[in-house]
This record gives sequence, structure tokens and C-alpha cells, in this order.
Amino acid sequence: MLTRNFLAITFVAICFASFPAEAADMEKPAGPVVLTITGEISQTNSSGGAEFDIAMLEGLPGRTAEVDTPWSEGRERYTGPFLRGLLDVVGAKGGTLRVRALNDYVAEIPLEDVMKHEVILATRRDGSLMSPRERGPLFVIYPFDLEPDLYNELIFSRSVWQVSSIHVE
Ligand SMILES: Nc1nc2c(c(=O)[nH]1)N[C@H]1C(S)=C(S)[C@@H](COP(=O)(O)O)O[C@H]1N2
Ligand SMILES: [Mo]
Repeated sequence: MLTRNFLAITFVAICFASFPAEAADMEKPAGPVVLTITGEISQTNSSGGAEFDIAMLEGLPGRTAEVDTPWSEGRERYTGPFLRGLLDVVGAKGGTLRVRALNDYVAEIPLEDVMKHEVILATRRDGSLMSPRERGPLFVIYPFDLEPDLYNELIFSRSVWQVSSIHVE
């Protein structure tokens, strides 16, 4: 009995010792970093902010949107994590997302949009990863399939492709 308690206490002590308070729970990317989140966030995994590889993004809850977009001919399936869940992981506190693309295009997405709608950060189109020339690696996709009213110019301007970073403010 004494031995069991001792073991239990030792186990708990080791757990606390190996996870210093500020390290939190954020895992680190093993593959190439495709997304960096900075700004008003409480969780980071590097000095530059919260970095993600594709596997980390694809491990989060998400959906597949079967949509027509202004960027395609015919219906395509976009799959990726909910932007809302991604913001949860990093403990985002702001009201606006400044979403930046590889070509330095920046769109401001109100946090309200991603709370209200099933917006995803797509990692795949029709099941395949997307290269930069295919508007990848990440593409903000609003749920045009669930809410046809979103199919308008304002939302198109927030539909950033080649996403590389998000600044929360
Ligand atoms: N990476 C990136 N995403 C972007 C843009 C851009 O220039 N770069 N333009 C936005 C705007 S303002 C609109 S209206 C649509 C336009 O898409 P199109 O240029 O293919 O018509 O994409 C949005 N997403
Ligand atoms: Mo636009």
C-alpha cells in the first residue's frame, strides 16, 4: 500500500517536473511549418508564435465542404480544420484575424465570422494537398454549401488562398 502510494506520488511529481508551467500543451511541428499564428494568443510552441505543420492541422476537428467557388469550374471538396477550433488551440483572445498569404495579400476576418459559420482552413482539395500554384497549402473556405448567402464579394475577399500566417488582434 505504502509502495503504491509512493509510486503514484512519484509518477505525479515526474509529470509536473517534465512539463514546466509555461510550456503548456502545444505540440511542436515535426514536418515543414505551413502556418504561424501570432498576436493575442496564450499558447505558443516557438519564439515566433504558434507553428503548425499539416499533420497538426489535420488532427483537429473539421469538415469537408462540397462547394462551387469563383476559383473553380464545377464542384470541389475542400477539407480542413474549423478555424474556430484552431483558434481554441492557441487561446486566441482578439476580435479580428489578419490572414496573410504567401503573396502578401492580407484580409481581415472578424472573429465573429468563424464563431457563427463553419469556416475551415482547407488543407486538401478533392482529397489532395494543394501546392502554392494550386492556391495551397492552406485556403480559407466559408461554408457556401451550408449557407448559400455567403456567396458574395465580401466573403470572397476573406477567402484567402496560399495562407501562411494569421495575426490575432
Ligand atoms: N492569396 C490571395 N487570396 C485572395 C486574394 C489575393 O489577392 N490573394 N484576393 C481576394 C479577393 S479581394 C477576392 S474578390 C477573391 C478574388 O479571387 P479571383 O482573383 O480569383 O477572382 O480572392 C480573395 N483571396
Ligand atoms: Mo475582391
